[in-house]
Amino acid sequence: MKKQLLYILCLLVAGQMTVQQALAQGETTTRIVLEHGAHGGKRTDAAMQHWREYGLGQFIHWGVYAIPGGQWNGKTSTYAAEWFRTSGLIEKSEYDNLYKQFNPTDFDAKKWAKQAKQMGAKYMIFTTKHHDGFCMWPSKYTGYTIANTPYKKDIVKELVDAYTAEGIDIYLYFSIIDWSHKGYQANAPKTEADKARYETFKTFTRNQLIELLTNYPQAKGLWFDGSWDKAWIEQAAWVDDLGKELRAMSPGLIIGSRFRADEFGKRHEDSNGDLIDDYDQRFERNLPNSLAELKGNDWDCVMTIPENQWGYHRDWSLSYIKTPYDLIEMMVKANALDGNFVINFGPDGKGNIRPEETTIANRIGDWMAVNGAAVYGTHHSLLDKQDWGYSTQKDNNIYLSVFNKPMNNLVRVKLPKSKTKENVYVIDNAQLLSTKAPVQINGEGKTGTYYRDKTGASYYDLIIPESIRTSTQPFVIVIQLKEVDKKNQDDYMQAII
Ligand code: FHN
Repeated sequence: MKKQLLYILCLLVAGQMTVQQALAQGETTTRIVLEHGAHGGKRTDAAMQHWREYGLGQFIHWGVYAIPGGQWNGKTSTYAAEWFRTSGLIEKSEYDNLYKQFNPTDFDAKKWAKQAKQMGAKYMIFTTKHHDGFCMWPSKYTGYTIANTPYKKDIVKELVDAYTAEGIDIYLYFSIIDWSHKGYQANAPKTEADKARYETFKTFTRNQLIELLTNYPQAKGLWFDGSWDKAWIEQAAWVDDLGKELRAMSPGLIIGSRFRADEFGKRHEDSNGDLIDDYDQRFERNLPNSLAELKGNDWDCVMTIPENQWGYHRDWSLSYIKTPYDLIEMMVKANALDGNFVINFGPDGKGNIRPEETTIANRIGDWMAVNGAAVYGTHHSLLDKQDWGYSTQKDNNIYLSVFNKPMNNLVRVKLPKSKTKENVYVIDNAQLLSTKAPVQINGEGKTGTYYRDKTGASYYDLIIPESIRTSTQPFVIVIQLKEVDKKNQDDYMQAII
């Protein structure tokens, strides 16, 4: 036994095992002391609360990769367009000179911001620098920037100003991977020379991050990417210190779980299983299915419109293109599970958001204009997940977003069992969110409830109004519940029959 304990202790110290694994081996070990794990638990400050209420965001991937747009010399890459430098279809040296042609004369930051506003986005994440290292702002730490293109103007500034003017918060995407920097390495540096080179990269990265927060103090957060490199993971203590420095520069700054690892190389969750930094960034093109798997953490989901294209790709026939319906459903699902949903756009080399993306943004905006209350500032509701769709809640309002319209036009709603033994829940009021028209409950005034199951949950059938039966759009019914005391016979009978 002693030996086993010692062995587990050694593994923990060496970072070969997490506390959870140790527990799974029957140990009752408590937490290990981490210097660079999660700090401080879930944030409760106003900036983070504001983040939680966004509901919908916009992501924009834009850089020199928009010039080839996934195609070169008549050949098409099926891989992500923003990775085009590695596609094998272009010489790296040729790619590295493309910036000399970058001249997006159609770019109109105000137009983009207005479109995002119409879509209903409350925040925008912009790629200041993707993996190729090209900077969309005039960084003084490299020549590989927008300042040295024919366009010259500071694109990050134009966007920060335009989106801020529309009341949309800005987050700066920053790639830790930087193929343009001589000191950059993906693998952990082994030789002294490599280590020294990597130090120059660390200094460069720190300088650029400080520069970004200095130039664009309106930024509410940094959205890191590419932090999976072994070289970066090994710098846990230094990255942690850098994070603290950045947070001190910009009070309230929001940073997700893709920035740093703990001292044992654990990413996203530290070796105690706690979320590193402010929200879980693991949901890329992927949504969770239950609250349980989220462990109460804040999170966002970033989603592409085609399958796996973030930057502009000329050929959208390569994969299924998500419809406004698909994206609205994902957005509502994300919010029903307490997350934010972020839709990506990849403008072309001239600065145009492609017409297909504009149409999608407009359709989503039309839906949000009437149904946004089901998304903004809501959280998961006290209802279980049900077949017709997803439910969200704000104060006493429960929003039933119906995506699978039942053929018989009855939306059967399962209400939870009351926590008070003698009580049951009934629907006090139901109306269509879009028109405020009352929604009739089947048997209203006679029976009210369809039935109660053995757990004490009651079921109601809401009759879908005639006016929306032929609509192909998801719709929202907003309900309020009332608890009825069993002793109040009249109400109670109405509730349980
Ligand atoms: O490699 C990138 C990819 O190009 C894109 O930027 C996404 C966005 O979340 N992040 C990386 C893959 O995880």
